[in-house]
Amino acid sequence: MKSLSFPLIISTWDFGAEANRVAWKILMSRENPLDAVEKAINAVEKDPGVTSVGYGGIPNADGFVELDAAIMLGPNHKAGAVAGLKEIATPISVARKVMEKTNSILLVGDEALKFALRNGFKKTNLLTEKAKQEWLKRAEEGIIKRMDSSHDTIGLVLLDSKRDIYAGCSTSGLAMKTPGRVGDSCIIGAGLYVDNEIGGAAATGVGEQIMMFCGSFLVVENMRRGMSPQQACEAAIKRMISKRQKKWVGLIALDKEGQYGAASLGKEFPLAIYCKKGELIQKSKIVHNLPNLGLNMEI
Ligand code: SD4
Repeated sequence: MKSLSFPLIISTWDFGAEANRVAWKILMSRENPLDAVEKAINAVEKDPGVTSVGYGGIPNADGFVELDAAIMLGPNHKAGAVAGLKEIATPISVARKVMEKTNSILLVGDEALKFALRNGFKKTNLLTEKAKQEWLKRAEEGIIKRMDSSHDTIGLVLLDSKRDIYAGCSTSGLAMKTPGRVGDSCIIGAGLYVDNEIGGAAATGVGEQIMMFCGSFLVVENMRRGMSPQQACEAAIKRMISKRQKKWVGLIALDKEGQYGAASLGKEFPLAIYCKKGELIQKSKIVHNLPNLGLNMEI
C-alpha cells in the first residue's frame, strides 16, 4: 500500500471511518493526539449498532458484556489497559486513566470497575435489546459456544504532525466467550504496539492466536528490520501459518514515513485511512496458505 503524508490515521473495519473522522477533527482543532485516539474509539464504543465493541457488544456465555481495551503512546512509551470490564461504556477512557493515574498498566474485572467508579465513570447497562436477543437465541438453541467468527475490534494507529505515534484498541471480544476470558486487545504487544522510532500496529481477530505470536509487537519488529508496514503485516501472518495456526487474524500497521499496510489470514477486512487528502477505505491483503506464500522460514 502507498505512502501518504502525515498526520495519518488508520483503523480497522468500516466503523473505523467514523473513528478516523473524529480523530482527524481533534487533531486539526487542538492537536491533541491522545484525545484524538480516545475520542475516536469512544465514538465506536458508544455506538449501539456496533455489536463487537463497548455498548451493544454481544455478551459472554453468561449474558454479561465484558470489555477489553488498551491505549499506547509513542513519545513516552507508556500504556494503560483494562480487561473484563463490565458496566462501563468507554473502556478506552478507563485504560487512559490507568495509564495516567497509576503505576500499573492493566487492571482487571471488578477492580477495574471500582477504579473506574472512583475516577468518575458511571455504570451503564451495556446489554442492548438486540445483543440480548442474539444471546437468548443462541442460549435457547443450546449454542453456548464461543463464536470465533464474531469479532471486529476497533484498532486505531495514528501518526501526528510531529511524527509521533499513538495507538488504541477496544472490544467486547468474541461473542459468547467464556466468562473471564481475556483477549489480545488489552495486551500490549498483542492487540496493539507502538515504537516511536519505528511505527505502530494493531490487531483484530481471534485473540488467542494474536497473543501466541505477540502479533502487534511482531509487526513493529518486522518494520524495525526494514520491512514496509505491508510486508511486516504479511510476514507476521506467514509466521502464524508456519506454526500451523490458521484462525482468522487481521493486522494493520503504519510507520514513521506515513506508509501503511494491512493483511489478514483468510477473508479480507476493510481498513479505514484518513490523511490530508481525505478518507479512504481499502481492503486488507489476504495471506492465503503456506504453499502459495513461498514461505521464508527465516521470517
Ligand atoms: C478478541 N481480538 O477478544 C478480539 C476479538 C475481536 O476483532 O473482536 N477481534 O479476541
